[in-house]
Order: sequence, then structure tokens, then C-alpha cells
Amino acid sequence: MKIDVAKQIIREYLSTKRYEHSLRVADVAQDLAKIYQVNSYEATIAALFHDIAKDHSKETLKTKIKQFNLPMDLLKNHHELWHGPVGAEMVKNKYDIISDDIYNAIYYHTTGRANMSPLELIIYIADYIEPKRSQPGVDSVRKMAAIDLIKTALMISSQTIKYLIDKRATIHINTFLAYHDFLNCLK
Ligand code: DGI
Ligand code: FE
Ligand code: FE
Repeated sequence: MKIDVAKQIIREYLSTKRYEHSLRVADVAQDLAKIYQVNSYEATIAALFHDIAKDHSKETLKTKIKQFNLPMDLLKNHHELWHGPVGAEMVKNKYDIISDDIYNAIYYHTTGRANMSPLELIIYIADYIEPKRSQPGVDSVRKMAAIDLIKTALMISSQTIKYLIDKRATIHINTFLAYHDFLNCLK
């Protein structure tokens, strides 16, 4: 699939705001792919599609979780966490562009997980640091992104867990497993 075609497809699914976010994530993902010698086409496609399910209603997402036979325990977690897995399945079922690596990059982009591939890390990071993001501390994460993928991912998962605890939000097990694994990788 040509990149322009991918852009047209996601345009139909997403609000202008979300579409532009996805284009920015794709730009950052491409830059990171160059630095870390990851396939730049795969990084662009995964980034463009990462939020494909984000503008679906809660009800639609729930229906798709059942339809795609995704793990039902997803439903016990916050609905913010549903669009990654649903998006990965939507792309897999509709377009022939998907490698396992692209599938996993979309699936796990919100929580992360243990043993993330370089492509998965790039999407996880690019989503967090795209130029319009303004979370506290994001500039030091941007600097680290040019130096070390795991150290960057550790900064993101630490900040995310702190933020979720402060909000008293439920935290998905993969969010913790990602944090644990990044630390172990750096030992
Ligand atoms: O879809 P985006 O907004 O571009 O970004 P995303 O898919 O990374 O979603 C980010 C949100 O997800 C952010 O508000 C933090 C939240 N999140 C990440 N891990 C968890 C989580 N929310 C809950 N409740 N539990 C988690 O484990
Ligand atoms: Fe997302
Ligand atoms: Fe996103």
C-alpha cells in the first residue's frame, strides 16, 4: 500500500485533530526509524494506523472486541485501552499491509508490554513525543529518544504510571510489565 493511500484511509476514520496527530506520529516514527535502522515503511504505516479505532464509540469498540475475539478482560479495563487492540484487528482484517510487527505496534501502543520490538518501541515513543504533545517532562523524553529507545520508553512508562496513580486510574498489567521489562533490559 502506498503511503498516500494509507493517509486517505485513516482520513475517513478520524477527526481532523486525530488525523493530524497521526501524521505527526508518522513523521516522528520515520525519524526514529532512520536513527535505529528500523524499516521506515513499516514505521510509517504502523504510525498512520495506530489510532485508527480511536474515534469509535465505546459501544462500537465493545462490539468489535467481541467480534474479533479479543481478550474479554480488556472490557474490565478503562475504555481508553481498547482502541489499540481493536485497531490492530481492523487493519489486519481489512488491508494486506500488516506484518506481525505492525500488528503488535498498533495493539500495544497505549500500554506497552514486555519484550517490545524496536518497531513497537518507536510507535510507543513517537505517540508520546510528537511535536504537539506538552506533558510535563516531554522535552527530556524527546532528547533521550535520539539516544536510546529503552531508556526513552522507561521514562515514558514511569511518567505514565505516576500520572495514572495520581489520577487513581486503574493500570493495565501490560503497563506494569513494560516498566519492569525496560528496567531489566537496562541492568
Ligand atoms: O491515543 P492517544 O491519545 O494518542 O495516546 P495513547 O493511546 O497512548 O493513550 C494515552 C492515554 O492512555 C493516556 O491518557 C494514558 C492512558 N493509559 C496508558 N496506560 C494506561 C492508561 N490508562 C489506564 N487507565 N490504564 C493504563 O494502564
Ligand atoms: Fe492511541
Ligand atoms: Fe496516538
